[in-house]
Amino acid sequence: MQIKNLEEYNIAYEESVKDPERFWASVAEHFEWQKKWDKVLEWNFTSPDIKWFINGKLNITENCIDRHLATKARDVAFYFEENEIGKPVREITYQKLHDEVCRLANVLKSFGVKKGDRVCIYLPMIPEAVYALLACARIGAVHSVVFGGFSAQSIKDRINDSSCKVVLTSDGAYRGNKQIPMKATVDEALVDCPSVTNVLVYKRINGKVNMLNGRDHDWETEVKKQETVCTAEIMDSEDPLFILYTSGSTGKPKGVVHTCGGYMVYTCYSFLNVFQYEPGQIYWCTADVGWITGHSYITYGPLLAGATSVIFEGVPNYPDAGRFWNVVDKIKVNVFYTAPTAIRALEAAGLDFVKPHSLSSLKVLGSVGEPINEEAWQWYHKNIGKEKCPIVDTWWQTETGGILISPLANITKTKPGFATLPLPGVQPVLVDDKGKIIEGNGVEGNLCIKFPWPSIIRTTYGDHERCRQTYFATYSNLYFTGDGCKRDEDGYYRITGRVDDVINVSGHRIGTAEVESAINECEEVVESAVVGYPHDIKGQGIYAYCIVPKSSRSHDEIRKEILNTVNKIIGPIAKPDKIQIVNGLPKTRSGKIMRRILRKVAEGDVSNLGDTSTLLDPAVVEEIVKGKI
Ligand code: 7RM
Repeated sequence: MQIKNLEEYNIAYEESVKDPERFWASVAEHFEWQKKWDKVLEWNFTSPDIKWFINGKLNITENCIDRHLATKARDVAFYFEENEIGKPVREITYQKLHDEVCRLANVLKSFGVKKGDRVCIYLPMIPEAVYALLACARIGAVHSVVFGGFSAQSIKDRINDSSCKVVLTSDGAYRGNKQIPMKATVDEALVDCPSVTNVLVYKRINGKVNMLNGRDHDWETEVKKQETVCTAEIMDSEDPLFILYTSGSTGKPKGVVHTCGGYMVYTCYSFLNVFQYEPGQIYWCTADVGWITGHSYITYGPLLAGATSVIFEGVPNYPDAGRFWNVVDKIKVNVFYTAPTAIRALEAAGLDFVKPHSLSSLKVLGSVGEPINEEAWQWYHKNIGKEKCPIVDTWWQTETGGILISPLANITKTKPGFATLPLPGVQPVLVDDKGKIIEGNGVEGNLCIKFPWPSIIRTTYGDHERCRQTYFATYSNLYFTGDGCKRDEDGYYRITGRVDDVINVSGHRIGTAEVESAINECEEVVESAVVGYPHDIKGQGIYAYCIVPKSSRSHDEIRKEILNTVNKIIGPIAKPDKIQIVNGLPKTRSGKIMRRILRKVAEGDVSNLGDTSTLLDPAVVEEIVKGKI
């Protein structure tokens, strides 16, 4: 399954394009199936309808855990580094992982959770979060993880969209020097969630929580009652494994659905090849399980490969900006995978936080979540990798399930800012705005993929039409990523960022429409328009233009209210960095907001606003330029 050199990559790539079914069947052979598939692939991108490993039967947790027990029962699956410094690192062996997952799976069963039922997970970055995902998968329940930074309103929307039966949460979370309540937030959400019958609460911070009789249960107490054996539910390849909500350019977040067989095959294959993980190495991905990176490259991919990983509860700057490097030395991490926003923040803190640490265990570095700018790439390469570690700049999405374009560590020649080449089985194309495929090198266009890979999105939960519309209708017979992309003279890919109304703030995807609708909940705001602008640390910042009629309150007060409202409706990650109060928005005669102009103003590039001839009222623009913050 693991490619070892450039020649093997070239051969694998060629085979994967010439005969994809044969190629993926040979990869899938490496897993344990309760029944092999009858046919590898059936697909069309029109409906869309995509099925991999048809009629194959499996349970992904048997492949993540049980399969390794014969040889690895005492090997460490996870090292757990707590938020607080100075604590000994905790070790979770594959045997312990098995026992904890089975116990928790049995608790879910005792709540009446059955195959196909949805379970919401709202937990901090603690081992129990990983147990939670796997416990669901063990019994065929569909997990829907909600990132711990989301608000009660967001939790409620997600729970109701997929009618979750159970919520797994904790009293609260440690985050740097803060303690964040979680159960209280869940309680607020659940006022309006009729589908939820049971809530399991893990005591992490010893915080005071309300426990509703009959509905809420203490995690430890329930788990203790259960056996460490739980027969794995037999799943079809195309049974859903999980739902993960992600933001798009319009409307509320969509529930991206991934299925068991293809997701298993692809996350393991991509993990082993991109990072070139070797047995015995220690791998650390700093993401949160609340994002797809935490699903595919903390939980499933590494466990399928039998790897040893780190789970880190804390944040990069607590107690100081040397924390990551402290942990790398403490646990002797070999493969380190993080986001450009973290790299930029740590770079800004200065080299004094790097110098005390040896970092000599590092062999491979990774980047994910947003384009990595050349300066950050060089800093990472020089000061963290000491110029001896390749950087794998991994491009992928919630919808792709796994990494699609990336160097293979020590195999693909890297180039700063470039995700380089597609993995075997991935067929990228660039298209112009009319959908015409742009051939050749030294070109730029919209990034599409023309052939399915095993972990491609299957549907958006409860609304297949939305899945079709969003990803398969823009260009016929192509999966559209929403990203712009260049292909240089070497055929290397460089992702340039979103071409739609999605902004990427510190690697978090945020829909401008979502933020606008939250802002519009403020009584005094008549209308708003939100755009992204370049931000030194976050990659992009959020700039909100808000129409507020003359009122008795000061602009500062109104700004505060806007921030509070967004925090309450979406969560802290969506709070605007800049709020400009305006009297009007630049609109076309047909009433469309000209975001292009608003983006230019937010960027501070007002010398050339482009074609403004379709503007209804040019005076509005002048006023906005004058009032820019
Ligand atoms: C894994 C993840 C997806 C969006 C995607 C891009 C951007 C992610 C890179 C990147 C440039 C990268 N899933 N993106 N990785 N852009 N280079 N290596 O982030 O669904 O949350 O976001 O993130 O715009 O469309 S995600």
